[in-house]
Amino acid sequence: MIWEPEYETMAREDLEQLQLERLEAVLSRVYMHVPFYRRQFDDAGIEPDDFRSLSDLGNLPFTTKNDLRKNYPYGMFAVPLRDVVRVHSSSGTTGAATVVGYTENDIKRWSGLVARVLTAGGVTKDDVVQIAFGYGLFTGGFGLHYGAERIGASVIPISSGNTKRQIQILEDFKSTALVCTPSYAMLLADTMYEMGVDVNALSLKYGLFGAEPWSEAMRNELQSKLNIIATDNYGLSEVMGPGVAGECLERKGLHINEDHFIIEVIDPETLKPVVPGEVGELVITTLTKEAFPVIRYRTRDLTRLITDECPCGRTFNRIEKVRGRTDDMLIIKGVNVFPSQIERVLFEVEGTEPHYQIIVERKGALDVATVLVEATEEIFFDEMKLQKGLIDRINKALVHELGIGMDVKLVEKKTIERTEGKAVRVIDKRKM
Ligand code: DLL
Repeated sequence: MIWEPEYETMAREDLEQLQLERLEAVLSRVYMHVPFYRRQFDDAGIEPDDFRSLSDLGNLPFTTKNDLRKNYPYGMFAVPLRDVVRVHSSSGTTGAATVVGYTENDIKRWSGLVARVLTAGGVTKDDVVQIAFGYGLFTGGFGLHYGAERIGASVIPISSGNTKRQIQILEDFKSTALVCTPSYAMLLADTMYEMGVDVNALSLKYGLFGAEPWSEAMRNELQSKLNIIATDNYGLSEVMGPGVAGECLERKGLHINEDHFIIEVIDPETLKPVVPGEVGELVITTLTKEAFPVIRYRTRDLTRLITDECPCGRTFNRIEKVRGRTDDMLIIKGVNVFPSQIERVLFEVEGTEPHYQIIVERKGALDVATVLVEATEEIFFDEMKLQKGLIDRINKALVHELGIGMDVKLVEKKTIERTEGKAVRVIDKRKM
């Protein structure tokens, strides 16, 4: 099923025309109503009226998280506060929080875009959707809630946490779709196994996971443990929240809602576009947002663009699963590594549990990473030989996949802290 086929399967030519019209409109709106953008454009000698083609976008200045921070709380709003019906705020895990606003129209469009993502992931009006994202300033809970309601599904707004109750509701309310972070889905799955819940007796069919990076290996594990089809969806508060991009059931990249967002992929060092199809930083321009439009927003997320035709019929281009943020990239022995790559290796080695954490320290001039991974009980409590064997196998796999070995430490099951929202995969002691 496709939620809005008239847009989602548009001919690329028509789509580009629509993007251009919308872009011209948003540029004049921000020029008129957001002093920050007026200054930026004036400094760069750009008149929004001069805009003639989508390729001119590359001449506009970028917007960064720091720009949003400097305009805290409402400085970037393009409408008066009286027209704002909702405010959300980003978590502020990597610094001061940013505040974003939505008009009534924004909320309607947002719900529609999330409805597209949910539909692409298999959800219909016949589904019972358990939303285990936090409801609050975080955009996950409310964003997915409104989208699921728009579809007409039966929505269970349980919010995050209270794992045993989540499981009881999964069983009793016969939830058919679970919406949360992949790491929380893993905690739910593990807890069900421990409690002896028969997963096959559940009604669950789909898992729609997002808000943090996760590997294909984690997807496989979740699909088999929960007996579901698991799709990935992506978004960020500064741009809207969930609903920016989501996978269809093909599960080969996330379709970007290109009639509402223009994306670019740039080299984070040179700030020039990468060769098409290469990995780089995702930059997003919102085309239709009223209260909080952003122009060329640097997400710091790394991915690549996929332009091949998708068998699902959607014509929107896709992004590959987001590998992580530029800030999360580790440079170990000169090699760039993302936690999600380490995750993939760990999951493929027999004897490990899908829970890990990476501790990064500075020793002299070098960054040293220690990978803590939970070992299965049989291995953890067995003789040293088995443990050593597992460490060797993990190290071999790391060298094979990433070209470098790391210090690996096996820890007992449940030693690594579980989260109900976004998992903390890296503990960076260099910054402490
Ligand atoms: O996480 C919005 C969201 C909620 C998306 C629910 C999907 C589902 P923020 O809290 O502002 O917003 O965090 C945004 O999370 O820049 C990425 O680094 C990361 N992120 C979000 N989705 C994915 C994903 C929400 N599917 C930041 N894969 C983004 C990898 C993701 N990283």
